[in-house]
Amino acid sequence: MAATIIDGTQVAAQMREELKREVAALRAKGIVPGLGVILVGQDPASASYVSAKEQACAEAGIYSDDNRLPAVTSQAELIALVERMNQDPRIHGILVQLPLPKHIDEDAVIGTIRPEKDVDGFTPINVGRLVIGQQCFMPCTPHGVVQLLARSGVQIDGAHVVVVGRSNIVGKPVANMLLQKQKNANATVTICHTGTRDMASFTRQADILIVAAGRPNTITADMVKEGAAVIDVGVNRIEDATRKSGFRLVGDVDFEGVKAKASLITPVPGGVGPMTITMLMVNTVESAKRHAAR
Ligand code: L34
Repeated sequence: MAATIIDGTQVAAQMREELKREVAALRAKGIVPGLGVILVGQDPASASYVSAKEQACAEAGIYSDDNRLPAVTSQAELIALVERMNQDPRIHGILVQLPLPKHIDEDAVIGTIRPEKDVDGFTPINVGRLVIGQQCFMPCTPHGVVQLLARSGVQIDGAHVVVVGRSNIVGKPVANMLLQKQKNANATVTICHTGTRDMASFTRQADILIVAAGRPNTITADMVKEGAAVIDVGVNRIEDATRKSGFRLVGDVDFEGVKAKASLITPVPGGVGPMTITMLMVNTVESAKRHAAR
């Protein structure tokens, strides 16, 4: 089978158009959704993701408060900024781009964000709500993965989903979302990770394979069932002297090999990444609406 390539850029663009109209309607009622953005340090990948998020906000009519702090920022200063945003009525969502520099305790910073403004869904309150199936903010990358599957017509209900990777930002939340007894979920979920023995014996059973391992070529064609839907969450920069930038982006999946076997596959770039950005805006608009309803 030659896979259909899921165009994440296009799905994201369509969702952003829908969102733009929704924001215009909110603005007409005097509600301007606002996102507080914090980036600490100079990591070029993080800086480019944050810039893309701010640009997408501007295009959708969402206010964003840009804060780029030097790598030497102390944990106390960072927490003080989060606390100011917690109190700021213009801000409905707070984004602290990860990873943070090593001298800062990420859990301590995330734990300061008011759950009502936690549009990344990273606070323990939101994680707990997600696990027990309560209303919460769903983390943007997993939320984007589920939207891509649903909007591509992939049947999730009853499917065997195999997740490769157990991070707090992708693997654990996407597994929890897909096992809920609800729409766009109700799957049988297996999680593989670096401690898994004979990973291929699990991935070969997947109707839907979600790969968030953070390593190129983690999944090769021999590890994939004929006709599976493959979602590649990886974004790896690898050296490429033929490029002006000196690098190119690859996912965690051997795209060329797996494409020949899967029914659907997401490319990198242009797959999950643009959806992550879109879902941050969806969550921010949702937060503004919830705030207005209170
Ligand atoms: N707090 N930290 C917080 N929230 C998040 O949701 C993230 N994540 C991850 C890293 N840290 C975070 C992101 O924003 C990963 N991530 C992210 C966002 C966007 C893209 C990739 C990762 C993206 O737009 N990728 C493009 C290519 C971008 C490029 O050219 O460098 C793509 O098409 O895949």
